Amino acid sequence: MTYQNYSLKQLQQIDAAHHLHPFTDHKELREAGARVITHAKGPFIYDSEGTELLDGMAGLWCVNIGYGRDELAEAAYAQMKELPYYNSFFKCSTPTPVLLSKKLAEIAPRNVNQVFYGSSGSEANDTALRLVRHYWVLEGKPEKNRVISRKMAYHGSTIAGTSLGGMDAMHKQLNGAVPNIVHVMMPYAYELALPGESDHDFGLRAAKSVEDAIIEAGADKVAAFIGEPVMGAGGVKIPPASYWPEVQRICRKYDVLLMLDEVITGYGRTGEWFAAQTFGIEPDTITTAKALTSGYQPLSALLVGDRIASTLVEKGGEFNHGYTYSGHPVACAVALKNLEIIEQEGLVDRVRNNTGPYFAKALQERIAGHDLVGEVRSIGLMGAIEIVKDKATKERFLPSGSAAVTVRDHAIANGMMLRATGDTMILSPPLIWTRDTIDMACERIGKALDLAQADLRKR
Ligand code: PXG
Repeated sequence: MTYQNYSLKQLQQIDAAHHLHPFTDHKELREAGARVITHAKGPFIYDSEGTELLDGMAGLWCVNIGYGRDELAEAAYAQMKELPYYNSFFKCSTPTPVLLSKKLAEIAPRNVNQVFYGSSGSEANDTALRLVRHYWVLEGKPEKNRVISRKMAYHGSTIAGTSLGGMDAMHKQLNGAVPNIVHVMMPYAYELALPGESDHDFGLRAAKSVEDAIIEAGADKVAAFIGEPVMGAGGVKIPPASYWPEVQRICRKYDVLLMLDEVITGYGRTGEWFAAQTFGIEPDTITTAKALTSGYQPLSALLVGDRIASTLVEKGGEFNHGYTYSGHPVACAVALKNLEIIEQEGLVDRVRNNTGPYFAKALQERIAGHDLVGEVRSIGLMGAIEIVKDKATKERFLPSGSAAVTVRDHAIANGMMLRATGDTMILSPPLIWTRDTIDMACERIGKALDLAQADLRKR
């Protein structure tokens, strides 16, 4: 590639002239000019001016094995030379999705043994929605078609993904959501627990909102409940331990399918292959994407539980659904190599037993005490820092979200790529982070908090 022949200014001008970015105010971006990331290695990314940044977000929650892994490039190259593409329609298959499906069935919860592929998490959730509704039609209950989701959920950006999600700003631009999807409260104790309410009781109360919604609609009208085991884009909202087992119990009581969206939590993030295992539940569908290939190729896998799969196979006839790139041979070759590396390097165990607990302790000991910090929380290598004006009252800075942006800007200026969502700073680093990398991150975040505090005091 010859981008080196272009100056940053030129790239920014061309970007502004022709490139529409996701979730972006284009006028604002075009005035500022995009930061152009040109290369990356291990836990670091580099921009066109050579600035090195420690990547606290693993790209966008996906680069779990870190950057610059030759093995993945080689797997893609070999597969492209042998068979760059063939489809999985019309009674055909190619070897890599076959072998990947076997591997996924091995690592998934024991009731989950089948896989449907797409290229993104949004597509996989579209498939999941179609599949659960189709399931109930095949079972002779077509009116059992409602889906319960949660406020602030993120399930992607297609029409189905946006409808399933609970982001108000996205719904406002939808102009007609997929019908029969309702949203209940999220399990976010920091803001929603009542005074004196224990985490345990709050978890049960949040789960009860699912039961209330089922009763209100009538169980014979409800197809499924969908949720991210830990809400990601909504601000790393980690439910109390009581929440998921209770949601599962309620779903079983009313014969409502349980759909987990593990696009962020899948493939080691929480210290197990899937957060379903972390929380001890057996969902009927698990949406995965992102870290399935560590982001090196676009690929999603909807993992389908035995209950739905056997009805689909035995009673289904043709399921009129699929994508050109379902089971893409190159993406699946890269996923196979990626999972092999995660396994060989013991990254899931490392998160569970070593870096995950160290990360939690580091956030508690080095970040939680800062004046700007209302709470830190983490699970595995996924963490959040709440930015507040007043620790005791949890009062936020105004305008909403602005203080977190100040922290983020200082973090980036100090070599740390960190995300701000609302008033929350988010961390979801590559699983190759070591204790030393965690120390480096805490040092840079601490400095960003100090600098932000000085700025915010002036306001
Ligand atoms: N489900 C979940 C839980 C996600 O986090 C998707 C579905 C959709 O995946 P695709 O591949 O269609 O993007 C996601 C994606 C953010 C951010 O700002 C998060 C995502 C995507 C873009 C931005 O944190 N998650």
